[in-house]
Amino acid sequence: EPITLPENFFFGAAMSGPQTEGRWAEGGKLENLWDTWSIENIDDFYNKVGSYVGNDFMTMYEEDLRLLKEELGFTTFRTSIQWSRLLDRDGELNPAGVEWYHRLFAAAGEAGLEIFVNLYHFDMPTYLFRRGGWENREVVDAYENYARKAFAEFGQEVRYWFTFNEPTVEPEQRYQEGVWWPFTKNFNRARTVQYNISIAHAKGVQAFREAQSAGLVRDDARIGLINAFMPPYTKDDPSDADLEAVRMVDGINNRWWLDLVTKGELPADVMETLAERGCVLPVRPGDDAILARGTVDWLGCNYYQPTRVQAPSRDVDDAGCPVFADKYVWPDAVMNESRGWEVYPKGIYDFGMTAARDYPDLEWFVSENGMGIEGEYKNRDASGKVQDDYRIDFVRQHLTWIAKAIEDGARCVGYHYWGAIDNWSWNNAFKNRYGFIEVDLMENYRRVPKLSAAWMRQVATSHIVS
Ligand code: BGP
Repeated sequence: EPITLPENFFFGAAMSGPQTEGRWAEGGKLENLWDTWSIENIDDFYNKVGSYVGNDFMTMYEEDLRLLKEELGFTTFRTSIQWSRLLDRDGELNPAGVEWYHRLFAAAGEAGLEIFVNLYHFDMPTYLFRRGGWENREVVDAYENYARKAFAEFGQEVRYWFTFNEPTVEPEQRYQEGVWWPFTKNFNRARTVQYNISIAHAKGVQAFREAQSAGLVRDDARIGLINAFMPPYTKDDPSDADLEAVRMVDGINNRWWLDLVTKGELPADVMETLAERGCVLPVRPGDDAILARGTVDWLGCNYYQPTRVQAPSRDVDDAGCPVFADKYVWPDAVMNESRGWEVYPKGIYDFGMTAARDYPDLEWFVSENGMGIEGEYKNRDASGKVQDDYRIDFVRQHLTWIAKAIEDGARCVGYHYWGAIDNWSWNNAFKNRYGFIEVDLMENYRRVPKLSAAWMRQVATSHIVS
């Protein structure tokens, strides 16, 4: 029997403003963290590596929208508004930014694509970061102002809105793991950031509801959140301490957001344990009432890899913060060596089953999934097409598990592939390519479909996973 996905299941592409748009300083755009970091740290910033050019989407967008629709058979796509492009330093609308997003959203409609718009994709305006970023509650107010302005300006054009992309990843990368600027390693500060983003999310949802009641946002519009839900696993035959590690990692990465968006609260057991271990969150009187407004209409689940955790080897780290778990590599893991991420397609099924059991009313979709590969240009055939059969295999396996999850009761309604057209990425620039469509940096960012493009199109238009 062929594996099929429901008729109303949608296929699309996910991308972000800072990774694609380029033209970082044009039209009154402010610097965001990536622009500033690139200027200060990448020598060949002007040589096509930074968010300076992205993948040149602001030049190529009409062609890109056509490629998504015609070459890949998609009907939807997500991008993000860059806060630093839409608003000026006083938090007022920047006319050139307003004009661009109106133009983009109209072009999406003309291309036959339903656009999903996310408000924040790791791209804080630098001047706000210099005021303390998400550690400063005034930045939460600035976000609320941004959200209100975006809903009022584009509320008639856009149906699907999201407050944040991966609200655990930013604190983790910037403040906990020290991977992104400012390269801080402090678990407690990361949780402060995560908490304040939760407040910002809830205020964003409230702003959306109010704009909808006031008729500024269309009646059929929906608001959601997108998170990287990494199902946690531990060893076979785990100790109590291993299970405790799972509880806290799951609590911080997954349940934190699932509880917030379905119940309007943060998981009590996680909050208690954090407090017991000296991780103090910047809670203010009245916050519970704010968080209570954070429930959404549906949810995006970004899925790349599982988390494998075990009991930590120490209780406290060098910064004096609590340690709840150690990561480990599963002996049977299949790795994507380019990215260093485990490929475990069944993880999406497990997420779906957990969601169906613990959050049965929640509708969700796979909002990112994809495979970034280094040096793909070496796999070009005589016609110049990248032969990425591994990507076909990757997507096929994930779609197969998604189909099974739906069969077993998961309320999963769609699939967005990350980086369907190669784009710039954070610390890795253009090293790992995700696309079904290649972006040739040597040839003016020319778009060239890879082998996988035709396969994807076939699946997206037939709903048969072959
Ligand atoms: C997600 C982000 C994306 C994207 C993707 C791939 O976490 O939402 O912005 O970058 O991961 O990761 P990377 O680009 O680091 O390979």
